[in-house]
Amino acid sequence: MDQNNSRRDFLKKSMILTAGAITTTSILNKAFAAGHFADDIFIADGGKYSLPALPYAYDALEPHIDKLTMEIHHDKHHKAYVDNMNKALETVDGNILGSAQTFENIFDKIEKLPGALRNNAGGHYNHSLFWTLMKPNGGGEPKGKLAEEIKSTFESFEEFKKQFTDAAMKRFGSGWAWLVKTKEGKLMITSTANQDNPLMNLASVEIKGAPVLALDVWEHAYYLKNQNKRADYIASWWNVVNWETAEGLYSTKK
Ligand code: MN3
Repeated sequence: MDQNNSRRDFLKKSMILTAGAITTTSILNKAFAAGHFADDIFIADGGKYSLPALPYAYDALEPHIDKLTMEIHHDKHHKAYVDNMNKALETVDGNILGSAQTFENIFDKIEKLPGALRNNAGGHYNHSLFWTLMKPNGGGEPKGKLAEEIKSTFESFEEFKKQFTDAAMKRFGSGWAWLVKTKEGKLMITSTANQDNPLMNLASVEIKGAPVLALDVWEHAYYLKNQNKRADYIASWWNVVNWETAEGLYSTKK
C-alpha cells in the first residue's frame, strides 16, 4: 500500500472511531469476527493505541456482572494497559518491531521485547476481545459450525462447559481461560498466566492458537461482587457469553 492510500485509510478509520460508541463497537466486533487483529483500527491519532468503548452500557450485564465492576474494569484497568502499552512501545528498540507495531508482530517477537510490553499489550488485546465476547441476554449455546465442532471435540456442550470452567478454576493467581483454534484447526481449552495469551510466541504458552472464547479470571474481574468465589463469577459469566462473536472467530480464524 502506498503512503497516500495508507494515510487515507488511516484518516478514514480515525473518523469512524470518533463517530461514537455504537460504531466503534460494530467495527471492533466485525474486525474480531473477521479474524483480524484489529490493531490498525485501535490506533488513533498520533499512532497511539486508544481505549475502545465498551460495546454496551456498564450496567448492561446486570445482574450477572455488576455495573461498578464493569466501570472499574474498563475505565481503570483496561485504560491502564493501554496507557502503559504506549509507554512501553516508546522504549522498544526500533529494530525489533520495525514499522509494524501490530499485535501480530508484537506477540510473535514477544520474547525479545520488554516485560512491560508483554503485560500491557497482552492486557489491551485480551480485554478488547473479552468485551466483545459478552453481551446482555447472552449465554445459551453456540450454533452452527462451532456448536458441531464443540460436540465432536468434547462430546457435548455440557462437557465442554465443565472442562472450560475447570481450566478457569485451576488457573492459580491471575490469568485467563481460553478456547482456541489451533493451526491444525482443532479446538482446545487452555489457560495462561497474567496477561499472556495463546497468540504469544512463548514456551510458557503451552497451547497456541487463535482465541475463540476468553475468560478473565483476575480477581479485579469479580472481587467486588463475588469476593473470593471465582466459581460464582464463572457460573454468572456463562449467562452473558456472546456466542455470535465466538462463532465469527471460529469460522474466520485460520
Ligand atoms: Mn481484567
